[in-house]
Amino acid sequence: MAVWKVVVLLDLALALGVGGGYLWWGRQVERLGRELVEARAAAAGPREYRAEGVVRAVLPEVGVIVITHEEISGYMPAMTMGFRAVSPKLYEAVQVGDAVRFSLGGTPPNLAITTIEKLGR
Ligand SMILES: [Cu+2]
Repeated sequence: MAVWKVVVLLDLALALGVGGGYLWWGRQVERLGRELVEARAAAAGPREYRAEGVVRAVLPEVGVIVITHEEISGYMPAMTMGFRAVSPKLYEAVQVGDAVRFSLGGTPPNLAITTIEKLGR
């Protein structure tokens, strides 16, 4: 193999390795940042958060309402996730596709929906 080919291949391997390393660190820093926010929230004790989102699934048999929610300030970035509800009645209050405003109560990360209402649009 010609020397220049070896040099090019080594450079490429180095570039891929360093680039991958940056990506990995980027993800770690992002994850740690998220964990820090959650840890601070947990240390603060029981809390109440308000958020808005769209209902993706209502699964009373497993006790979960799946919601795509906007950022919950001081707690979570926007995401789609399942929430427990404090009362079985809450599962009957909403349907898939509803835009909703809801409250989460409890000590993070053990939060449950305490109120949920459809947003009129
Ligand atoms: Cu979330």
